[in-house]
Amino acid sequence: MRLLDQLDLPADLRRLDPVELRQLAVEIREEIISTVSQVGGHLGPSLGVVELSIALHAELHSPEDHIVWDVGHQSYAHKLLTGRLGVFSTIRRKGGLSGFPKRSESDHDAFGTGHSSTSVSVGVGLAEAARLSDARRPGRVVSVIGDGALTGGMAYEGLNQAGHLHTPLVVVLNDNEMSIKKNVGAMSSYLSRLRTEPHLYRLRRDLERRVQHLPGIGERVFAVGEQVKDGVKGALVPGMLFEELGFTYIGVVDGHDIGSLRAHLRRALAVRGPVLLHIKTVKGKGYAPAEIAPERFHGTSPFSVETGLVAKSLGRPMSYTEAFGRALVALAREDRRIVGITAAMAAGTGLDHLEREFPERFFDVGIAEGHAVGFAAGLAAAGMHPVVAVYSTFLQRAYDQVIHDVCLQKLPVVFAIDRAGLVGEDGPTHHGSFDLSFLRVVPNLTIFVPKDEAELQTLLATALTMRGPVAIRYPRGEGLGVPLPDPLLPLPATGPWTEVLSEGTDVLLLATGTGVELARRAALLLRDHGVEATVVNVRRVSPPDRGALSALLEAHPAVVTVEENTIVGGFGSSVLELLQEQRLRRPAAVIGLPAAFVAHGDLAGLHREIGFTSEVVADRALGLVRAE
Ligand SMILES: Cc1ncc(C[n+]2csc(CCOP(=O)(O)OP(=O)(O)O)c2C)c(N)n1
Repeated sequence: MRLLDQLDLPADLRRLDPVELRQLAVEIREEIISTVSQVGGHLGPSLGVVELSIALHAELHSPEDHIVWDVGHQSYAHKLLTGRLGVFSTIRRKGGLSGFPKRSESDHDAFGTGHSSTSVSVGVGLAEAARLSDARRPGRVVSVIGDGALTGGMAYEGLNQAGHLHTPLVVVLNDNEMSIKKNVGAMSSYLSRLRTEPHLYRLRRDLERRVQHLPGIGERVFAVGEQVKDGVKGALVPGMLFEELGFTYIGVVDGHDIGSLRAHLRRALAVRGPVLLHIKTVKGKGYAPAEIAPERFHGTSPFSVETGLVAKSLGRPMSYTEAFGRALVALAREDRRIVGITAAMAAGTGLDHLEREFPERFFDVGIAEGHAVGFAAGLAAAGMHPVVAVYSTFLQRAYDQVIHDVCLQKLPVVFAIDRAGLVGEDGPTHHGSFDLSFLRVVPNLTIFVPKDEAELQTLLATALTMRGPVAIRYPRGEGLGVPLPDPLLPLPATGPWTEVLSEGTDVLLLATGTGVELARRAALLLRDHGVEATVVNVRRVSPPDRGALSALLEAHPAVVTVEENTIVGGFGSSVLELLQEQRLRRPAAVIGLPAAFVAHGDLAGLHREIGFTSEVVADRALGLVRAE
């Protein structure tokens, strides 16, 4: 029988010998590989921290002590070590374990994560709360952050405060040189220098020891004050940057050596102040295909363990992401002012197409959405035409930059917002549920929502002819398989911004984005009930196409709106506002995502569960018509 099945974890970890701990690491890896091969998920990140997870749980007493996993996509081993082996196969499935740490799932999940670079701030909060508590033995706090997540500004805000407060917090920097792809930035180069000069660390400790032992001098050197010590440090201290911020820097430690990790963690936990423990790991460790192709295995769909290959879905429609990436390259060929910006999501957003063809006009700024938008604003102010390609959920990070740096100044930045709507297995941290609501209130911002991948290309071309800021939001996954525009031409400056797809006199279905297909199918269902619906594709949500929409509203006795965004404050709300503005009394139903965080699970299942289906659209329309 496996150790994994016999142990009472995490408590039993403390009584295992080094050989058994290594055996446990092997078993955890096998469990993760086998499960992710069936359900998909973040494989490489979790395989890289198996030894770290074991060492942390062996040295800490969770849940009294807290481990904060940055992003949390690497927490699978932690889940297996904290009583979730029996349900591990349900991970990312509807009703099953979350793919990220989640406080409601386990006491051992000290903090819920999913978005990057939060772990230091949260760690400082937990550690300061422990200092303020009357507990006899306040909980210790370890934040685990990747080198990719360390490109995010929030991490530095946390380090800044921890250094200032001298917070007793251990930050484990899990350095595998990778974000989703190869990490970028000056900090990454700095870490890489630290990694390649590990002898410096030993040298420093030797030197400190030797100076301290010089009879009569050593103690004085360290007592004389910081000046001399700083001189010694300046010459030799690796991690100087962190030391200057008030952290004790320990590193670089082999992140796959449990014994060494434990020893260094003990040392770090004994320091009364902030510590940065820099460890070096291999992403995908222990599974050859993932070690060779870490980007491919960062997050994967189900695959064959033997070959590492994912079953190809042949003959499927092109994804929205791909349609965007291709169109952008075509447009960039014609206009040298077009540049593309991503916050560490080149492949995810399709911006890798631009990277390949125009590398000098492609910018990966790291996991720094706020900076990405500020940077775009600067480029636009200087006459460039930047396109920020970003997931809806991560654009939340850059809201102030959208308002203050871009829209207030009417700068021509295009926001290409991917994964707008539900995303499925990644769940509530990643659903793009809110962008229509939070963007619709921003003056000067045009919001386009295409009904299919062809319209996405046309609207992108249109956005790039406009003088002000434009957001285009589109969903995750495949398009509808419609023919793509060739040649790719913009719409005229006057639109049309609404498109009547079919006409009927009984009810008006105003739909946007993925809602259009639902409305179209609902109209067919309604016909079976003798109800004739007008179906309208609203491709510009903001500013509302007042003239066209008012005329349509006036001509129909009832209206149903359909959007894949929260029903609070989104497209439907804009239609209700218009009804009121025009003093029109019409029974109305707003269909969209519920006013709640939607759980994780397969997309079709989630859509059914929340009632985002053509049947529900038809039902609600029937209800309104019959109540007439
Ligand atoms: C705010 C935000 N932007 C983008 C992402 C998408 N994302 C998830 S993991 C990741 C890379 C993280 O790299 P690192 O911290 O080094 O961890 P590793 O995967 O290498 O273990 C990115 C960009 C995110 N989770 N949050």
